[in-house]
Amino acid sequence: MTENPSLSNLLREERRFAPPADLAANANVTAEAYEQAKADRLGFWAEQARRLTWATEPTETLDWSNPPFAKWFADGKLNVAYNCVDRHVEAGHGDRVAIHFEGEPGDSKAITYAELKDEVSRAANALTEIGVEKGDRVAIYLPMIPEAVVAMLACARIGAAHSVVFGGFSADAIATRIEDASAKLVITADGGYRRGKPSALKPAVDEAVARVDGVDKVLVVRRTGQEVDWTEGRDIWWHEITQKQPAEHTPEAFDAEQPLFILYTSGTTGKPKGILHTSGGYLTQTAYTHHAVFDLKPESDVYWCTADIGWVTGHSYITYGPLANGATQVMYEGTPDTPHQGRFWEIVQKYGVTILYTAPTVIRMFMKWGDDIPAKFDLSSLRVLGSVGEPINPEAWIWYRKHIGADKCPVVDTWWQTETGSMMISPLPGVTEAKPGSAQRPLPGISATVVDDEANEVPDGGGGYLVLTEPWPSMLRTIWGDDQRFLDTYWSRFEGRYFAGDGAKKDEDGDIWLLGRVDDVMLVSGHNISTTEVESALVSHPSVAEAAVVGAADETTGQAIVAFVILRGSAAETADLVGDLRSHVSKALGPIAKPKRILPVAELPKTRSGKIMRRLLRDVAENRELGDVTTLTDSTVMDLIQTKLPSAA
Ligand code: 6R9
Repeated sequence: MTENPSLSNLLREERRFAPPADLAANANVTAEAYEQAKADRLGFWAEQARRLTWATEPTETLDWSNPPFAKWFADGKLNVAYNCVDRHVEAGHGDRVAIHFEGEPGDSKAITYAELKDEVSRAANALTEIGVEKGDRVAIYLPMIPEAVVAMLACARIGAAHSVVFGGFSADAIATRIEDASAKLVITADGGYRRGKPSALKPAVDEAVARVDGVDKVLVVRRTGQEVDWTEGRDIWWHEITQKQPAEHTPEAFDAEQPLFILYTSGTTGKPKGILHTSGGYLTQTAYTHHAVFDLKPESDVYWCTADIGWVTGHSYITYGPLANGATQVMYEGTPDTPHQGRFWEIVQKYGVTILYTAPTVIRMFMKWGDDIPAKFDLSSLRVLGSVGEPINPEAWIWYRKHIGADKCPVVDTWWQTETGSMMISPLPGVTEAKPGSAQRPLPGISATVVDDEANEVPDGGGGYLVLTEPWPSMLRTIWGDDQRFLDTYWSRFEGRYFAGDGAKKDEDGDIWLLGRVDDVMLVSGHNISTTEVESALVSHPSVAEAAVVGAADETTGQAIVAFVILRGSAAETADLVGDLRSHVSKALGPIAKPKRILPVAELPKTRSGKIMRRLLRDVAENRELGDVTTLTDSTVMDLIQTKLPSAA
């Protein structure tokens, strides 16, 4: 990073939204929780741990004797799958729907908690028959189908750690992940439905498994019925092996620190990091945050998180948090525009979804498609809207609230990471006066702040780096097989504090605004300028649906701002418009933030979780060969963007 810590503090957002009175009056969590957690942080988490059913209650909350290697609830024992399934059946909720599955071709199925318990038990028995044992690793490469959740919970039930790989990653990515975790089993499917057609999954697994040692068996779910190559003695149909198992399985209680899963994050350089999460602390915080931030009422709410199971959001807020809380949720297999651009809203209407959790990239896509599309559906069941994955531009926040939330639903912008395991900074829907574009305050029991280059906490109004100052229950325990990298990556930049890698600022009220990854911050004529703020200024122009901004090397200013913009449906691409956008940014943020070049494009390069890959855009802007594109959803996007360049200087 640079000498100048003052990540700009340019954008002013004055709009405020109070929580709806009825929600506030019946909220799961009130302002008192902040006080309580502040007075006794560990006592607060010990109390939250009682949301779970323990085989042996923990007496110790946090062991921080060897920082930053934390142990939470270390002398407690529990079974995570029992907590997510069996206990709800035992409590008399067996008939409650756990998952309303909606397949992309229009097939649908409701799975009750009682049925889920049977499925998970059969799968656990099947894994045991295959020879999977406590402490083993299992790779999962599946589409968004209920078997993905069942497979994860079956692993948890027998104490094996899963490593879910995004369906759609290449054979290469699967092989690296299998190898790094020494997985001995892979669970996959013949294929899944995407954009109206079956899309094969098994060939990538076949190729990956041929390249690595140690995978004895491949379990194959039949989803599409398409042809698959079959390796006798290795490949097993999921339905054949699970259907012959008894639906009874006694869950064993494991230590709270039993590994639950490894999930790989790409990072900007080097090989992917295997983020390790364990059981008791992880489940405590996912369950608590899901209860608090979404105000979940399990008897009446219908919750829908649109994330993929291969992203941490799918782990924590499809599988573990909601199921630990006994929620009824929707799970959707496909893309938002198949077979039409109103598919999401049709699903909200069909199931009466009350809580929706999605990503800014999805919201901006709907903005681009037009307000008239959601307007055709009855969205009146919605009461809380969530956002995750990137900073949400104030205009996208306002659009979400207005066009999806009938101008009454609170929007909760939740900041967290694969590494944090659960939400860390977010408004509470019944408490917080919301500010569009800000994640606002650390949740009760969480300690976060913003520091400058010298690790000094910045005053209100200042900017710098987001750090977490106290351990939290769902924190990563290490990077799988590489403690040193864990220390170097997260704990060495600021002594005793976790460095998240994000820039942030505090406003006059002390509320936190996220400014994007520090690797993406631009340095223009000696000023640090955040990509997020310039992008938000661009998106606030009526002609812009989406924007990605990068700093490209420049002889006079060090770096110059280059903006890639997707225009809204009707906006024509003219020289006038580009000039207009440049002065719009200048007016919003000051002349220093005025982009040198603005390139209208049709698409932006994104990861599967919807994050813009600015690194690739920087390569384009600096006329370099493109770096690694393997985690892109669609690598042809980059060809399209590169053809734009010559005309756009
Ligand atoms: C959950 C998840 C983590 C990074 C994180 C930050 C960005 C996520 C955000 C946000 C601003 C939010 N991020 N949520 N930035 N506001 N509400 O996304 O995990 O895929 O590991 O990404 O995503 O940059 O550091 P992961």
